[in-house]
Amino acid sequence: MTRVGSVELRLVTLPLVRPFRTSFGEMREKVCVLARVETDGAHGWGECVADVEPTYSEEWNDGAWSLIRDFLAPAAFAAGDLDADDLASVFAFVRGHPTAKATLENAVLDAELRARGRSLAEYLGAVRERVECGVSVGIAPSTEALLEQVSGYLGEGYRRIKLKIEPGTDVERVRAVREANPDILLSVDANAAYRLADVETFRALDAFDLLMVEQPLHHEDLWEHSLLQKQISTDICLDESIRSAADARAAIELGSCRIVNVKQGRVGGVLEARRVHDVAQELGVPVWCGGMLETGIGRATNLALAALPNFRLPGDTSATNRYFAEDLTEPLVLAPDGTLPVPGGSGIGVEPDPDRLEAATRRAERIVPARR
Ligand code: NPQ
Ligand code: MG
Repeated sequence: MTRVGSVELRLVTLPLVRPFRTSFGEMREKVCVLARVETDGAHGWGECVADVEPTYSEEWNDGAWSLIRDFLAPAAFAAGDLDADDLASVFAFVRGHPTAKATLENAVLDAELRARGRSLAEYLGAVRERVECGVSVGIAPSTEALLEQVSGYLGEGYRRIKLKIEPGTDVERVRAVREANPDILLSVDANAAYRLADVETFRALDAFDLLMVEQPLHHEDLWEHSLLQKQISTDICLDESIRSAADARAAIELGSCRIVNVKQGRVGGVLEARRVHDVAQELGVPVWCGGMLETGIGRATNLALAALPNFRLPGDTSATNRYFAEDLTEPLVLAPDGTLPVPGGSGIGVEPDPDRLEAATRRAERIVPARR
């Protein structure tokens, strides 16, 4: 048991090594909220996976900031003695906002584990010391540029290539990458850019032996995904549509997907992410670890999660240099075999460099309990 004594929020920005384009927009820099909590005798870090705008989900950085400042942090202060495990019920009065909740819950769990000298990976039930990594390749300006990026990543050792797709260029781009690389693990991610009426596009993609097609339809839909899955042979993987372990159960039972992308931020933190993992395992469905271009803080958190047994496919747990020239923490470096080590130190096992953190900070605010 411990008490949350303060929450420091920071808005940080890091330039990306190349623009990252998806069907919902283009990013040139990573902008996110970090939380540093102080508990009795320890501190912990949490990274919010929201973006500047509410385009991937309904959450965004400034919204997460006010929610944490005005509702979540005060609720955590008022709860008094607690374990990170208790926060889901402390935060239950706030509907939705899983990524804001995850930020604080992950930070408190990190502090709790640092105080006990235990690693997050061991606490969650990790069964491996290294995880296999894939890479998510943004929508490129041309097919030639895409092929060049893909061969670069394969040369670095990445074990799976995921192509971001959008209507218009999808089949042609996937065909080109598959013809140039007949034997690689290849998947696509639509970020909800299609409708059920586009079934012919997915039938055409069935020809390319894809590992999966990720989130083809609406971000809140399960029913139409179940109808689409019946009409195509490629496995559907859901990302945006899975916001909890209950969603995962519903999606699997409905036949809406045969694979689940687990992002701890999207489902409200690593504790709920472990429950998503467990539900999928019980129902015989493999999961893999998604990514949100996290700084080293979120990236280390993801690596601990990806070490659980039912994470059976390479994740979007790419190395630091996939996204950043310089990170807030020490870089995570891909081994030639396409794996990254699971951090073994206390808590998430990484700490931001104070100078780099300061240089990346655009805004900061310290939240403490109101005096009574
Ligand atoms: C996906 N990630 O699987 C996401 C898309 C994404 C690695 O493809 C801030 C907010 C940054 C939302 C980066 C990858 C994001 C973001 C990527 C979403 O769909
Ligand atoms: Mg996705």
